[in-house]
Amino acid sequence: RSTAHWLNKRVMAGAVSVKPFTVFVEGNIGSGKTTFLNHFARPDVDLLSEPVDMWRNVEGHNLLGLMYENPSRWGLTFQTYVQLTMLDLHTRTSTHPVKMMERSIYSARYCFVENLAREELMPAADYVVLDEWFKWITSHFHIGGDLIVYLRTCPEVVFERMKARAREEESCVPLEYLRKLHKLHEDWLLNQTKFCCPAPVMVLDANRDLSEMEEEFRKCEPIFSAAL
Ligand code: DCP
Repeated sequence: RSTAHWLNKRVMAGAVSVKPFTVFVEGNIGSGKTTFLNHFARPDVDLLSEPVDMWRNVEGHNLLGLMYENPSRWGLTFQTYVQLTMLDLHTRTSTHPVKMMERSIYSARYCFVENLAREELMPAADYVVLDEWFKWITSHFHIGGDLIVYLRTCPEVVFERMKARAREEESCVPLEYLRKLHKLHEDWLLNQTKFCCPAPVMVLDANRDLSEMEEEFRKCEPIFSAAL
C-alpha cells in the first residue's frame, strides 16, 4: 500500500503527529542484524544501518580500531561518537510507515558502555560523563521505539561468524568478550534486571545459518503489516 494511504489512515485515526512504527534491531556482534535489515528492504520501510563506516573514518581517524587497541584511552571518544551518530539516526524524520534501525542509543549505553565500565576499561569519570549525556538525550528527545527485534544467539556461534567475516578491527576480540556482551543483552532485553526496555521485545532464534534465517525473519511480517 502507498505511503499516501498510510498517512491518510493515521490522520483519520486522529494521530497528532505522523510517526513511523519504529523498530530497533538488536543482538550481539555478528548476530545477523545487517542480514535482517536487508531482508526488509522494500519501499514502505526506511532502513537505517549502523554507521560503522563513519566510526572507522572520522576525518581519517579510525575510532573503532582505536577503541579495540586501547579501550581505556579511546572508549569514551568512541562511545561519544557512537552516541552522536545514533542520536542522528533516532531524530531523523521519515515519510515511510516503518522505520527500522540497526541498534539504538540504548544498546550502546546498556551493553557496550556498561561493559567497558564493569570491566574497568573505562575510568569512572568517563562513564559518568557518557551517562549524563545519555540521560539528557533520552529525556529531551522522543526516541523511544515501538518494537525491539532481538536476534538471540549463542556467543560461540557469533564468535565463528565474526572470525569468518574477518573485520580487521575485530581480529583480537576474544570469545569471552562476546559472552559478556551476550549476558548484557540478555539482562537488558529479557531479564530486565537493571535497565528498563524502551519497547516490547520480539525474540528470534538467530543461531541458524544466516542463509536459512529467512523463515525466522518472516515471523515479524504480521507485526509490520499491521503497522502499514
Ligand atoms: N560497537 C561498539 N560499541 C557500540 C556499538 C558497536 O563497540 N556501541 C562495535 C562492535 C563491533 C562493531 O562496533 O565491533 C559493529 O558491531 P555491531 O554488532 O553493532 O554490528 P555487526 O556488523 O557486528 O552486526 P551484524 O553482524 O549483526 O550485522
